[in-house]
Amino acid sequence: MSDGRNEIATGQSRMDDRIAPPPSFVEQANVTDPTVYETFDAEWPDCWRRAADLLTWTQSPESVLDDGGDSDGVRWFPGGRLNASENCLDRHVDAGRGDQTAIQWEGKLGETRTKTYRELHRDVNAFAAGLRDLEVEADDVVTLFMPVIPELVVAMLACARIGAPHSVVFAGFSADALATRMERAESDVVVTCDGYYRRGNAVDLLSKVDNACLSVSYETTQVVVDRLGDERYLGDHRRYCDLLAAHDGETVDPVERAADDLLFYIYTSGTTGEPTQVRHTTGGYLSHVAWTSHAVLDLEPRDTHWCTADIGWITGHSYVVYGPLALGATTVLYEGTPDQPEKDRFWKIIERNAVDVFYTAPTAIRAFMKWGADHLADYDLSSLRLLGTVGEPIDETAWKWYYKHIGNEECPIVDTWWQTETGGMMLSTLPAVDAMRPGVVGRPLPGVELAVVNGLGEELPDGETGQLVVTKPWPGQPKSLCEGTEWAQSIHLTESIDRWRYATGDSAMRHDDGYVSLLGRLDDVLNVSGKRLGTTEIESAIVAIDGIAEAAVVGGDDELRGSTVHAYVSPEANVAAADDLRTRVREGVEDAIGPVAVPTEITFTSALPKTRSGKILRRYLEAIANGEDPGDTSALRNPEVVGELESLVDD
Ligand code: 6R9
Repeated sequence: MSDGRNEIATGQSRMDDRIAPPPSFVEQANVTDPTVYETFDAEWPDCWRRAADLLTWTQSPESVLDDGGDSDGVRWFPGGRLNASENCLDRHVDAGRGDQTAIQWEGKLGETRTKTYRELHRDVNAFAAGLRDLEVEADDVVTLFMPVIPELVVAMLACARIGAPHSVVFAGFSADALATRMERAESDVVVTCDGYYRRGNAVDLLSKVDNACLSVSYETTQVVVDRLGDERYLGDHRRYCDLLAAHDGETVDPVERAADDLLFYIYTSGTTGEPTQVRHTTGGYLSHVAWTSHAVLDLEPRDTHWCTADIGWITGHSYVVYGPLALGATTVLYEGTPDQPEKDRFWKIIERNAVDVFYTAPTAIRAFMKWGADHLADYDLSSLRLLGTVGEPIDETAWKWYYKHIGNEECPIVDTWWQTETGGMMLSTLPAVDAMRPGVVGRPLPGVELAVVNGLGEELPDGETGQLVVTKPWPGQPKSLCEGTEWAQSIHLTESIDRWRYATGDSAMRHDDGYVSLLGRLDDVLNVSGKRLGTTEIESAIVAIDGIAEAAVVGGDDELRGSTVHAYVSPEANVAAADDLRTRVREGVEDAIGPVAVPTEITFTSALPKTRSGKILRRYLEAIANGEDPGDTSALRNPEVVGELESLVDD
């Protein structure tokens, strides 16, 4: 395999699709040594000690990796003990940086709030004491259901302080989705808020939580933040501000956690109807996100970092909260959307806060492109040093637009590929070491090993497309994969694969320089505006509606959002495919999952295209949704429905 850096030096490669890191960036970067890849390779797994060394351990790990011998399990940093909130707070205050801003919050209505490390530390201690009042103990799971407000970070770190794993549920999810996630984690305490603003209007969150708690089969306690600030009746619930006031000034000693004790639960969409539960560990996860924040996002304490993701998703956990705070940087929390109240909102925030590192999703970049470069012409974005993207493939045009118009051709871009399951970044360029290739993600990070395999699990030569698999353990590996069984089972490809493989579900191709292009999901998972949605989950919500016989959900191509949700719905024989049914489908999906999953297109049909064995052939439906020729329909038991559907979708 050739090496991207040497090619720039020797000019062997086509220069036009490789951009060298700007010298001004390289001069100041955290990781500049080009031999870092080789060193990590030679020292694996001990190389990962560098990641652990970014943290403060109350007891140092005995070793880096216990590979479990003949068993299927692995343990990262065995013997090590630490506390995540101590790493994100106490050590920065103790180092004399208590007055530095930890959180810069930008609210939906244009409000701002700042919390220094000292203030955040104080709130976290008080709330940790409050949680203890509610009898929350180590290993109890606390559910957090809030928009992006500082109290969410306080609650996360307070949970971490007392060793209670948190389970943050995206505030846009429905009562049903919240209840399922609480029950699956046996969580009986939920911290939430009364409501939040959407497009300037107050949206009620508390009644959603009340409904969820009613449908949970055990007693629950709710703690409510007064986000709307109107001191309206908050039910029988405990008030967040009362708990905080009752314990203000108290100190709660951070509970020492073993490296593989759980830090949090998070749910993501998988291929089944049920959301996949992913549990991340304290030592391995925190080392992974701290190291990638250092090496890829190039963060230092003096930096103001803005990752635009909602904290409800993994990107927010890792790169709004844990990575930047572990390194002692300032993290910007943004509650809103890019175009509220005006399309220049992001640029105002960058200018006002002198943001150094900006990390967003291709869906946002495509929207900026559509609005045109003029909408940001009046803003000074010169504080920016590095740009990042995550969540879905970024095409070359959007990449170049980002590079030119946001970065002024002076900021490297890191295109970072990773997943809820990986905890932190896995593929990217190192911004001061590697050349950038617009639209091509980069190489496996030092210490990470990946391969592209065919359906039999055999490694494919460069240039061929197959499934991306991880072939060596990594510190951000979730607990279930560490325990082995699922790790091995996650390869539903073939028995010929050894145990060190995690199948990512993504289609990818490796180039001859080791860079990898990501080509989208292989399974029934859609990526709508960078958010993962399981088609099966949406289908289950639709068929649960009275009068509906069958449903199939596919992704429609969409320039801005990546995919849209296109539902093909077949009503029961005597049910009319009328507008009220369409409304009920929309409402049913909104109730079961949340507004993010509501289909943009609903096509009613008398039947769905099926194979002779009765399998719905989604690829025909996808072709029709996207105005493409569905091709040979001879595999179908009912080829006539394809013609019917084509005419329906054309309408
Ligand atoms: C971090 C996150 C994971 C899925 C992943 C892939 C897609 C993420 C990407 C990317 C192309 C990138 N994805 N980053 N595709 N290029 N740089 O997004 O986690 O919500 O679990 O989604 O997102 O398909 O499998 P998650």
